[in-house]
Amino acid sequence: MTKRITASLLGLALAAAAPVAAQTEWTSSRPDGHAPIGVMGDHTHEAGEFMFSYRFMHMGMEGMLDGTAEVPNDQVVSPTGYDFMVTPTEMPMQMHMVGAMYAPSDRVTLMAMFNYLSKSMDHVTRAGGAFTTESGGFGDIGVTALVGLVQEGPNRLHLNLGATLPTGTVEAMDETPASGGSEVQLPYPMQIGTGTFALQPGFTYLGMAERVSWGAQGRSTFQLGENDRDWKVGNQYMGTTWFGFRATEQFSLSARLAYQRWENYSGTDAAFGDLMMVPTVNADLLGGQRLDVPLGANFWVASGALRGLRVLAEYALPVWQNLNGPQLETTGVFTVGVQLSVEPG
Ligand SMILES: [Cu+2]
Repeated sequence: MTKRITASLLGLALAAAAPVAAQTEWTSSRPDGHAPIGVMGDHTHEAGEFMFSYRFMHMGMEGMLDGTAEVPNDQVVSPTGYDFMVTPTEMPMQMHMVGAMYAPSDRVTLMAMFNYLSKSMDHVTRAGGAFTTESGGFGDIGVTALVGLVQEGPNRLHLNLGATLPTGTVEAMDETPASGGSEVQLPYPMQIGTGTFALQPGFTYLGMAERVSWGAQGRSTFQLGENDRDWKVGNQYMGTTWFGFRATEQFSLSARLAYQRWENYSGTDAAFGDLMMVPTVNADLLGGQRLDVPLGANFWVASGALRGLRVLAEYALPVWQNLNGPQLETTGVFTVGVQLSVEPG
């Protein structure tokens, strides 16, 4: 019995030591060969390779925060509180994303991302009424060139040279109890696009050992100019680092830390006359910071006709938020996706 336990412990110790064994060359041909599905533009391809991907994302937002403190809904609409007429209470958002990647050379991979968004926002009014507004449509298209800087052994470093095109609408409309049966311009968070071109510079580092892999990415988004409605979405800054554990040839688990900061909008949409109507029409109540812990699972088909197919899922749990509030708090982000790489001829 003691012998058996000793043997098991020895086995565990060996398994734990295995991660430090050397992987001499970085490869995508592992379940953890791509970053967790919540990371964009994490990997490059070899010359001539295509990749197609589909992602579905659900983001939950519920309850109001001011700074790091929770604010009850009645406090937002109370004349002795924040004194708004209406407050949002909940906002689920869904996004479908289709992506294509192509590598004209080993050094450069090109990427295009298309998305379709569905948003819904529940509200309560000072008088105690409740209503919901909805919006949806194709969002801003993203185009990125990933440029390899370092490809040495198990380490990779590339630049993310991204841009977004203002293809999504900034004139999403719906009825509200105050709109008298006609549709009116929806508040900033319910819009589908930004209305401006944006630059998305960033970098990505990848490393790999026999059983584990890791990476880090930093990316920013800078909107250029003002849109046709005289406002601009705030700049965004994101940093993430992750760790992958290859449990079997085809299956891996991941854990990630993701920090993001997004600034207030600038300018004002002329449709929003009274900024005390609802917090979501106030451009100064849209910025914030958040730290998430996303946990993921990744499946990669190692052989057969579907070799190279990946199925990935990740759930991001927010552990800290500090919002220019009152503003809706994020409760979680779930992402699931499939990726199919096609090697040349
Ligand atoms: Cu790819």
